[in-house]
Amino acid sequence: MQRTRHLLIAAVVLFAAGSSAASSSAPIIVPPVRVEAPDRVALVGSLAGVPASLGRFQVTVRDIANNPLNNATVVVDLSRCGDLRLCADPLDPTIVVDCAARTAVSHTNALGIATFTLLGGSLGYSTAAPSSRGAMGRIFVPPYPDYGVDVAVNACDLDGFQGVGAHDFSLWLTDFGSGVPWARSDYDCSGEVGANDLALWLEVFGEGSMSNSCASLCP
Ligand SMILES: [Ca+2]
Ligand SMILES: [Ca+2]
Repeated sequence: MQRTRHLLIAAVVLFAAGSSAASSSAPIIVPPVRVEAPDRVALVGSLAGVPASLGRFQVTVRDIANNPLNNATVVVDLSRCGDLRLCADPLDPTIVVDCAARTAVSHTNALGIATFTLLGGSLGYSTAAPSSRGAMGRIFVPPYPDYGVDVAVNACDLDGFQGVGAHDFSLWLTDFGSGVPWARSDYDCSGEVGANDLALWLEVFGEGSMSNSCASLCP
């Protein structure tokens, strides 16, 4: 019913826009949904079965009239982030991970808000798949991927194994030394891997909330 209402609203606005623009050559594009999401997302680890709160983020979905959309499907798509892997079990019954598609899916509540904490890590050191630089993740509402938000995705667990620890530190140093701004190691989303990212990594390591990697990382 709600979907029907939204489609009707979209049709009315498109019709109105088309009528008023009949004499103009410039096309008017009306977004069918409005998606508000952060520009960076952290794949996190867990401790004693509890996902690290650092990874928590929210996505808000509204219709073209700016009304919150309830029960809208929200997809976090990491298919372009070749070095990053989600955990097969998100430790959250409201999130569904599709390892093959490399997506995590949840749904909005009555306020139009979907809440995620994504478990995962990087296999950048061991995979030939292209690693992501910049905002190569995408958050969208099907069937409107073009109206989504691009996000940079990082991970403190850079080997996807045994939580955040010494080997991850070594891998971060390798990323730093490479001079390549791999998104996985750019924790402040500055567009480069530097001292502030190291400080953030050390903070995570010190507080211990990502001491556990997942039992099964998506292949
Ligand atoms: Ca690790
Ligand atoms: Ca940075």
